[in-house]
Amino acid sequence: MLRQAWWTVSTLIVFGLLIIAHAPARATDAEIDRLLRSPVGKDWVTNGGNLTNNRYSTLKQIDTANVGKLKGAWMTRLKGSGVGGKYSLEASPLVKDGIMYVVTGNDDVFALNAKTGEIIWEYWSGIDQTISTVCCGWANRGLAMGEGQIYLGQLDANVVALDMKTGKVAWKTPIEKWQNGYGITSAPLYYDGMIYSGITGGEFGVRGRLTALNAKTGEIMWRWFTLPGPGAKGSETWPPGTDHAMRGGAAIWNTPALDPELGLVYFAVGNCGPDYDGSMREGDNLFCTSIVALKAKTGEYAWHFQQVHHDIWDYDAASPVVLFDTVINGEPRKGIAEAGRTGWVYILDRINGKPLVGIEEKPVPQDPRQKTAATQPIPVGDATVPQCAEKIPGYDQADCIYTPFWESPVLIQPSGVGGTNWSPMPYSPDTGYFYVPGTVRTSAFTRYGNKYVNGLRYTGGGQAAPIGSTMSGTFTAIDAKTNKIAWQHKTPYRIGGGGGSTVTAGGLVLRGEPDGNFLALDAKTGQELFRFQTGFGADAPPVVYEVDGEQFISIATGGNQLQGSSYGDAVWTFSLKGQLSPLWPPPPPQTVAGPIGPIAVGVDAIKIGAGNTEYSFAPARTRIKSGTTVSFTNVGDIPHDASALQKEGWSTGALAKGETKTVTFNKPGVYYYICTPHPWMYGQVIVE
Ligand SMILES: [Cu+2]
Repeated sequence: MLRQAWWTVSTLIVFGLLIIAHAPARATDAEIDRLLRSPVGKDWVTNGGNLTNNRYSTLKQIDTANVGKLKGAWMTRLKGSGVGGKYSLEASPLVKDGIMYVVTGNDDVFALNAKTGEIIWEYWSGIDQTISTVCCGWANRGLAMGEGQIYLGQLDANVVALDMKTGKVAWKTPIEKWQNGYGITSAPLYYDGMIYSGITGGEFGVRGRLTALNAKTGEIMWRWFTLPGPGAKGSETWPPGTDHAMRGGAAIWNTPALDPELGLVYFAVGNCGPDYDGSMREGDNLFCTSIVALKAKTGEYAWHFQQVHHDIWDYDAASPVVLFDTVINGEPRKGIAEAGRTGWVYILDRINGKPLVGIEEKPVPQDPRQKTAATQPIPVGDATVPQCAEKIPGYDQADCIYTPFWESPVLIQPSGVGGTNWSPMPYSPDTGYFYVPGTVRTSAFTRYGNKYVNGLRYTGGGQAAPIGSTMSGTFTAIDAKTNKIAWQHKTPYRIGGGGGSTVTAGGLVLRGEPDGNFLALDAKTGQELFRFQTGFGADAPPVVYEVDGEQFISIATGGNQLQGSSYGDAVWTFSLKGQLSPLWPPPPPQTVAGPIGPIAVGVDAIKIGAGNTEYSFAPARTRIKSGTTVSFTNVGDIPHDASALQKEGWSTGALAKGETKTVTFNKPGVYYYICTPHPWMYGQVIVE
């Protein structure tokens, strides 16, 4: 006994010394740390404003009385970076001491004079343009800063530090290889000499993780895997004796928050993989679709709350977690909240992860083939989007949230893109409201068997919006004390995967729309006070800052692949002294579902079921000259066809695996087509 104890102590000492000897000195940035801990004022130094992610600015020069006089102070184009149908511009610009830093969907970073918009330096990422493991648009959700450096995560799964003065690379740390399905889209968080970066790849059979790096050197300090290894906490929620957890996804799509007093770092974890096939992963599947708290210094587990057990609907927790302080039943409480794709806001005590307002485990519909969880946690209060789908001709079943599905399609709302997708949700201590962007869309969910192939999609099913179905959005103020709707706007476009907003002490909620409009609303009542057409999809979350005593509001407008909004490379900045007038409106996004994505020009060979995505046409959209013969080849595993949406039109007839048929398009026009047995697969041929 004594001998054993002696051995343990000396072993610890030896290991301790070894760790100290190898750990490089960790610096800190006292000024940035102080700003990160304080309410947001003159500078906006991290993606969510400060460590809380609450996107609340204390600036109030621009307020509900004068916001109507706002005009463009400057608009800068970012030299064509990230312009095109594959990109999304989702970043919040950072501002410090009159200099703005902004990153585009190509991971290129620009430093601008925050007062004039003049470009000071540029960092061109040079990321491989053949990266094939990007899930849902080439995007970067923002930057971090500290110790004279700007930090970003890249789609090629590197975390990079740039010199703030020059934009030169200070260090670059590979977290993983993109060829294995990994990437980074989240904004990193800097605090106390450390960088926290989550990894993506939830659709590619990856093993999600949060990585902490030494901000000075880029050295990896620790990793916390969102999927437990054999015997680790949470491994009991996966089938014993299998390695499904090792490719179970659980990616991190957004910025962590951090409570320095509690010493905890918090983040939201995304869906399980394969997304729509739960048949082989019986159990709750931790830590998919969860909020997780770790000890910020060591990465040690503190608590978790799972929002969706055994997720088969792609109900990611993708929006950043928000820390807030409140008073409930006369008691001060430390809260944390996250807006889910389910349409609910999950409100917890951030000390222990227990529900703060109330969340009840309730029985849900079952399908033993999908190994569905018996109950799901249902928050008390209101959902921000409808949670039942309406019937659509051609589909047998339309149902509500948590309805299971198998091989025949089931229409469900919310869709697997929300509710709230990656867009942030601000919180105002003045109103006590969360501001929640929502997407209203129906998905036809289907499961099919999917084999795991390294670096290829591994989703086990699909969830397409049925062609011709309507799509819109909501913008909702949710009372943090009750989780009930204070006010709600129906929006013409989906905004759960774009937009995002910011709230100010001037009583304003600021937000963009995918049709290019930038809006200011009364934070208390929701009344619209200002509207300005930026000319590009206004889908990034705005920021608020001050230079030389003048308040500015800035938003990156470059469109969004998920929203189908008009792309660009602009940063718009507004002030009361501004002189710039609105631009012409860009083409508005779709409000009726149909083929999306870039239009391939002159492509006359279309593959069905390519890239391990059984139910797909690739390219889904092509533009050809009149008289072109187009070939359709089934490279998937099961029979498909390509048939005109209109019944009297053309069809390839059933194509067996490997079979090709051709169709000649002689008349100019826009032709939509579907696969007859799988009507959620669709494509478009534009004939000139
Ligand atoms: Cu098909």
